[in-house]
Amino acid sequence: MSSLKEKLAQKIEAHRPRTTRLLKEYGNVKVGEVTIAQAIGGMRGVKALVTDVSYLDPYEGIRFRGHTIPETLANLPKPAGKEYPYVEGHIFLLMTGDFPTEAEALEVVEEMKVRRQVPQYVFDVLRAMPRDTHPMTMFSAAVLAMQRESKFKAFYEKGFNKMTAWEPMYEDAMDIMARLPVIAAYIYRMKYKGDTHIAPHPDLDLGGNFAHMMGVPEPYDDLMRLYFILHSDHESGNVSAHTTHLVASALSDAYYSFSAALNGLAGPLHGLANQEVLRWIQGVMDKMGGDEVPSEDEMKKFVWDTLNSGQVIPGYGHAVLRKTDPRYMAQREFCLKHLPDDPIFKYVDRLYNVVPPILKEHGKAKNPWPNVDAQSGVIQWHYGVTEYDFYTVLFGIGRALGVLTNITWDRALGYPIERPKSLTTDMLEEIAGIKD
Ligand code: HAX
Repeated sequence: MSSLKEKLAQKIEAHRPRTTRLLKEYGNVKVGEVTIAQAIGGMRGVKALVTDVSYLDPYEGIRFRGHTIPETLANLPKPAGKEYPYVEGHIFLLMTGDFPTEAEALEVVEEMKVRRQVPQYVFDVLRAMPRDTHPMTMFSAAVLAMQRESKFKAFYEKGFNKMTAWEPMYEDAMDIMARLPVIAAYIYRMKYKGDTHIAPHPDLDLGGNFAHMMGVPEPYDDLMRLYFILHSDHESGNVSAHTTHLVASALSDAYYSFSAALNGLAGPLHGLANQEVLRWIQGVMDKMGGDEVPSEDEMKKFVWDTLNSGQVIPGYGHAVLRKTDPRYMAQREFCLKHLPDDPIFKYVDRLYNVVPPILKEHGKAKNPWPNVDAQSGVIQWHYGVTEYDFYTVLFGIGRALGVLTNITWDRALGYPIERPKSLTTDMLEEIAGIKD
């Protein structure tokens, strides 16, 4: 057994009595109440999910296993000469709650190399799809096509055992995480690079190998290490995380669950926002005439025009956050260091000054500050990945790390099938005391 799996097994053993005790002895203690606004309004703020993988504080932002983004980046082992840590080390942290030693991180690096073999029929499925299919559709279809590989499915068919069900779930989770970068790079090069492909490099870690297969030179490898870590998790109520958890709660395997999550991530209010940000900024650039960064007044007018036409400003606002997303700040730091003179970065920077006061004046968005998607596409564009409908696929590779860890733990702690209760409008009117 690998050090990661062994440590995970120990952590699970230690954790199980905590969940059992809460359920058995304190199951009736209330954690909150639900209002009519929450029932109609997307369950915002309803505390009805449990995860220890990450926690999102509205004012502080995400903590992975209790650690802020700067703490996470500082404490994870890094490849020699690189600025950002091994993604594989982050997987170790998310799974176990402990920072790995360098040797432990390197063990996961080697393990992922073995797991990253994608069956040929997955490429055949992709090749059979019309070339103008959206890359997220291809990505989700590839994950679903691989479902026949599921070790959890085989385990279930042999006879389900609640105590050991996390093991095949873990195996599937790790296989999927290892294969996603290979599938994504294949989709990218098939669609946009003349169907020419670059084989995985045996010496490279997940981030480095992804950059290699994409055909993008340094420091794109470091950027993608940062990117995948930043996008890995945002607690468990967001659409992609919740979908993974919900589908897995029916004892569907990780392939079914994560393919469904990708379909949610593909929505413009969720992961597709990074594509929309670029599309929108380029609309601004076209209107303003090329690379010249417009004045604040010109920019303000464009923002107001967007709002007045009934559209949202992509990359701004958040369902939980109430300040600038620290994931935006981490990427901004990268931009300030590596691409301070990039014309689109200058646009993004100007928008950072212009949009929040306008959203405040507009008075609708509860959070006028930028989220992760406001910055991420710009960096991709800078390094030549200009096909912005591909950006959500990148988000999907990162998001897999957290949500697949989450469902491994769901199985370990024996979480049941999810089944909230619904009410009718008549019932709500009765509760509100306005029913005739
Ligand atoms: N521009 C204009 N209006 C906005 C807005 C924005 N960026 N953000 C919120 N609003 C509006 C909402 O549309 C809503 O209007 P209505 O009352 O007319 O429906 C109102 O403000 C209240 O919304 P909210 O409570 O502040 O925000 P929600 O929790 O409902 O939605 C969203 C959160 C992220 C979906 C929202 O802020 C949004 O649409 N932002 C733009 C799209 C975006 O950037 N999405 C990516 C978010 C990060 C992410 O999940 N990435 O995957």
